Formats: sequence, structure tokens, C-alpha cells
Amino acid sequence: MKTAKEWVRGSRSLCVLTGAGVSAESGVPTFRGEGGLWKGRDPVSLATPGAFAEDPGGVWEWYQWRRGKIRGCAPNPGHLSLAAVEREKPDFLLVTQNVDGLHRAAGSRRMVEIHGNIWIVRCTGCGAERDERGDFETLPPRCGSCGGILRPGVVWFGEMLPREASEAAAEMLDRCEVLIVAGTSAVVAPASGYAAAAKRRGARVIEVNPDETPISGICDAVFRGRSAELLPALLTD
Ligand code: BV8
Ligand code: ZN
Repeated sequence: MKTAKEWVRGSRSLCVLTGAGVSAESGVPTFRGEGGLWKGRDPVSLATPGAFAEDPGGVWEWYQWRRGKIRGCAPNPGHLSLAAVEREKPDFLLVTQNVDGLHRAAGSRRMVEIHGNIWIVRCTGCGAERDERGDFETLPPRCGSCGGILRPGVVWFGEMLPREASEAAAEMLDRCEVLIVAGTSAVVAPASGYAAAAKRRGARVIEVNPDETPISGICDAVFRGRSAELLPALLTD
């Protein structure tokens, strides 16, 4: 831990990639952990444009359930330590796969949400977008101005990542001296390739995860534990 802390402290450009595991200790169910399934259905089969086109109401039931689960959750010390360290680093970017909004709630601003945000709804008709925290009376919800079906503002499987977020992540991966990868099973592309890309370029890669993942083998340091405890340990003196 001492060496890894030195790498982090000594780095000018620090990048952190987070996944659902960073929100687990706030009570947000992860995708692939126990409880990740929903009514026996695999999230990957629900989080697709095809599933939504076929059954927008049914897919919205899942999102409304998830929004309800997340609404009561608060950022944990892992989120807070990431928000704090961004204020100390000249060059910092948090790249999150999480759609729960907890990093922003913790105060993170130098952050890109590469898989979108579950609180944003976007009209499939006129494209109007808004941050909507409440529950919808009827599902699928419809646009007040054009009557089009509203969709969750997240990136589904088979959809491209938001261009700006994706470019900002790529630029940071291209220059960061240290990349910390926390709370991700590293199976979803293109984020699953970020660690190897940074490593190839000479960055030090640190993993924080209780379990082994496909990127564990290429990391310079691996901390097998919980991010709410390990991120503050890594990021604060
Ligand atoms: C793209 C938003 C170009 C939605 C998500 C075949 C056909 C079509 C596509 C593909 C294909 N093969 C591959 C692809 C590409 C596909 C993909 O990777 N599929 C996977 C399933 C193989 N990717 C895409 O489609 C991406 N777009 O590539 O565009 C393209 C276009 C067309 C065709 C091809 C390519 C878009 C991917 C975005 C999908 N959207 N979410 C929603 O939320 O509803 S992904 C979803 O999974 C979440 O965002 C989540 O963040 C992400 C990754 O999961 P994790 O965050 O890692 O969470 P997980 O539960 O898996 O793991 C939790 C980890 O935490 C575990 O390791 C656990 O040990 C750890 N943990 C637990 N507790 C703790 C902890 N760690 C620390 N502390 C703890 N306390
Ligand atoms: Zn509309």
C-alpha cells in the first residue's frame, strides 16, 4: 500500500475508472453480483434498444425499480475520497461506468459518465432531455411537448458511448501516470480495455476489487478489498 500511495501522491495526472462495486457499499445493487438479476432476468437482456423497442413499459419497470433503490442511497467514503482528491491534483479525471449519480452527489465534478445517467430522461421523439428524480405515474412515460416515449438517459448494450465523455476518457488514458480501476468486473467494452491501453502507454495501473478480474494480471498493484475503505486509504495521506 505504501508504494502505491507514493505512486498516487507523486502522480501529476491521475485517472480513476469506477464500476458498480464502488456504489455497492452505498446499497446500490451491482450488475453481476447477487441481487443483480431482476425478476430472474439478466440486466444485459434488459439494457438494450431492442428490449426497449419491444417492451418499453417492461424495461421502464426495471429502471423505475432501480431508481427507487438508488434514490435512498448516499455516497460512501469511496465516492467522497474521489471528490476530495480531484481538488488536490493538477490533472485529474474520474471515468465512471456508474449511472447512479452518486459521484456527482459526493461532489465530483472532473468526471465523465461514460454509460450515461439513470436520472436523465430523453424523449425518443424530439430528443428533449431533463433530470427527473421522481417516479412516473404511467410507464413508459411520455414527452409533455411531443408525446414521444421517454427513455432513460443511459447507454445500452450495442449503443455508442457519448462522444465527449469517450474522447475525454481516451485523452486522459493517453497521458495519465497512474490509473486506479475500482469496483468493476472489467467485462463491458470499451471500458474493459482502458486498463490495458493505459498500461501499454506506461501508466501504473492499480486495481481495487474484492475479486479477481480479467485485468488483475496486468496491474502493478492489486488491493483485494472494499473500495469504501481502500480508496480513502490510497488517496489520502
Ligand atoms: C459499444 C448502462 C460500440 C445501462 C451499461 C456483441 C454484440 C453487441 C455488442 C457487443 C458484443 N460483444 C461485446 C459488445 C460490446 C458491449 C459489451 O461489452 N458487452 C458485454 C456484455 C460483453 N458493449 C457495448 O455495447 C457498449 N457500446 O461497445 O459501442 C458497439 C456498437 C454496436 C455493436 C458493438 C459495439 C456499451 C456498453 C454500455 C452498456 N451499459 N450500463 C444501465 O445501467 O442500465 S453497462 C453496465 O455494466 C453498467 O454501466 C456497469 O457499470 C457496467 C459494468 O459493470 P460493472 O460496473 O463492472 O459492475 P459489475 O456488477 O459487473 O461488477 C461489480 C464489480 O464490483 C465486481 O468486480 C465486484 O467484485 C466488485 N465489487 C463488489 N463490491 C465491491 C466491489 N469492488 C469494490 N468495493 C466493493 N465493496
Ligand atoms: Zn418529445
